[in-house]
Amino acid sequence: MEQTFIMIKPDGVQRGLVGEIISRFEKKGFTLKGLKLITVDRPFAEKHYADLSAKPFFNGLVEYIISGPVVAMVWEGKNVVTTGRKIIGATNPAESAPGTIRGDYAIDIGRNVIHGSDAVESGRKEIALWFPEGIAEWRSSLHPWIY
Ligand code: FUP
Repeated sequence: MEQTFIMIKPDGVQRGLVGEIISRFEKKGFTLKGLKLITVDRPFAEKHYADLSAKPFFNGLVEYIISGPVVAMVWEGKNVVTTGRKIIGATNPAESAPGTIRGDYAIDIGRNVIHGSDAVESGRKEIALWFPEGIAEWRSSLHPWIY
């Protein structure tokens, strides 16, 4: 079953949006497979965002991610990568639709509340980076329509 890495960024934790965000993924029908509150250091944040290291906003992005605890999660379900990105909304909150997390709760691209893997393969890499201890296996139900 497909999995994605979702991170509630420091502003989302500080603003008390953790419950709301988890609720949106739960109500959609996805299954929570991993969850922890964690403050990461600079080398770790640089590794997570390695693909963006040449961008002018890279340093600011890393500073932001290490500025406080984040909630790291693994969510599972059919098409969870693509659907998760739809639930999150466009990268720039100025363009994210109302009804999406960023559309409802963010204004600045540099404080856009949440991260979600952009592909199944990057999800795999990010889950391995953030959960080196592994993810415990469990099934939410015997019913196949509950992912
Ligand atoms: P996303 O996949 O939606 O998180 O977007 P990207 O991987 O392109 O960007 C990662 C993060 O970099 C964004 F969440 C916010 C930040 N960013 C900026 O601060 N400025 C930009 O111009 C683009 C991205």
